[in-house]
Amino acid sequence: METTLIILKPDAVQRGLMGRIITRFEDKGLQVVGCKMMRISPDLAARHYEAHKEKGFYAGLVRFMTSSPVLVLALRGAGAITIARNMMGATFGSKANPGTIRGDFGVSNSFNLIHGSDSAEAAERELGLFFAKGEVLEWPRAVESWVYDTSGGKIE
Ligand code: 3AN
Repeated sequence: METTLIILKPDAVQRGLMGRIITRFEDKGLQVVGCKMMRISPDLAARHYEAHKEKGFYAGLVRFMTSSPVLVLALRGAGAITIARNMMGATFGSKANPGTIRGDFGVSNSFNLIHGSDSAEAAERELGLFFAKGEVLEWPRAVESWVYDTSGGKIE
């Protein structure tokens, strides 16, 4: 099981898309194990995007991410990191395939609605940045044995 960090960015919140995006993840079978609305501070944005510090789009990205509230999610599931990334679609809304979140809900290349961790290392780091200890709840899901085939003793 993996847990990934998802951010519904300021454009997703302002455009009233939170429910529809969360529904896609829940419909897929990913479990919400953490959820909070917050305003990202410039310091947190800088730490989150430190890999992009030298990029030309960095200042605009930090301005955008701190401009209005976001909804931060921790999503859990087998292969959750890759599954969520595939559901998000390509980075730019103009290029993202139909059927993906970015492909269906946006056209902009900088207002791209959603962030998702891109590796296990990034997920661990980002979950630690956005959630305090105890804010990610590993709660037993009643439907778990119908979401996954566990009859063989492992998750299929
Ligand atoms: P992704 O979010 O698809 O993993 P990354 O990690 O390459 O994309 O970039 C991090 C964030 O930086 C993206 N979510 C996007 O908001 C922004 N970004 C990346 N490239 C550009 C660009 N050329 N112009 C504007 N913003 C960009």
